[in-house]
Amino acid sequence: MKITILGCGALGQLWLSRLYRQGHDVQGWLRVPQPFCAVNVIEPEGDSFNRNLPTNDPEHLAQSELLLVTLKAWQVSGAVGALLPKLNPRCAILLLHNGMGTQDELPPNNLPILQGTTTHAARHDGSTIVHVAGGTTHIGPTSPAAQPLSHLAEVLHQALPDVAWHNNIASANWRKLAVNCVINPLTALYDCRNGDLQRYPEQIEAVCREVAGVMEMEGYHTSCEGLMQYIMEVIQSTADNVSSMLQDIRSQRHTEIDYITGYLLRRARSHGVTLPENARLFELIKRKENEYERIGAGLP
Ligand code: KPL
Repeated sequence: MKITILGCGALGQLWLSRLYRQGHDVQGWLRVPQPFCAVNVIEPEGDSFNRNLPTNDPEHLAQSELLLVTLKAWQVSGAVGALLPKLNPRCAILLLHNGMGTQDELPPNNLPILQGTTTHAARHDGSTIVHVAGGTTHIGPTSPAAQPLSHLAEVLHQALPDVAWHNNIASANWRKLAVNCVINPLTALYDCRNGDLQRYPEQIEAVCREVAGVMEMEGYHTSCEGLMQYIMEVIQSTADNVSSMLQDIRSQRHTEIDYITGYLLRRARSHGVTLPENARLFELIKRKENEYERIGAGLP
């Protein structure tokens, strides 16, 4: 299959290496074009992949059958929007990022769009990508044209298992959003690893109660207790992780808070509801982010 991967960070390079090894015709797409992408991945079992893969070939892009987007949520609309006119009308777009709401920001189009979440953990170690732990990628259609594309799950599963297809991906996305609404802001505020959040059950419950309320209003049956149990399991299974938001804050990068807690607050507002605990966490993260972004922009 001809595949372009937009975003060659840790997850993008992991997919590039796995899809290439599976015999697919892959290229990376970089914001600042470079002659090639040096892909250097170490797998959990210790074997490594080291190869320069092609990038930014417009002909390859025009013929691609899949655009796999591994950018941060806030980069998606600008980067994908710029590529839309260059894609063939049957090219599927798979958005793989934390948070929700990016698809609403894309220019109107009839392309098959899919969304997904993944629990694979990969991180940079200098110029090497360490695939820390395997996981599951959940994907599914978010536009009518993508509904018949369940075979994509099998193609991706052959390259980087596990991949699960969901006809109703929104439900899986909301569960992941709940996880991110708890773990990401709290670890960023307490500057701690995921596992250390076990010390704050009351705060986790307060966040979960508000998320569960919005999920019910959106038509996804859930309970605060059920969500909390699931999130506690994720906290335990990712106990050693430094969450992506804490990594962003530590490196003074823009965070995905607008698409995580921010998306939740926007949906709550549309139902006429306020969420005091999540609004408080949102403000605290925005304040941290603004501090370094103002300094970076040379503002007083
Ligand atoms: O998705 C994650 C993230 O860090 O963004 C979790 C599930 C919280 C794992 O760290």
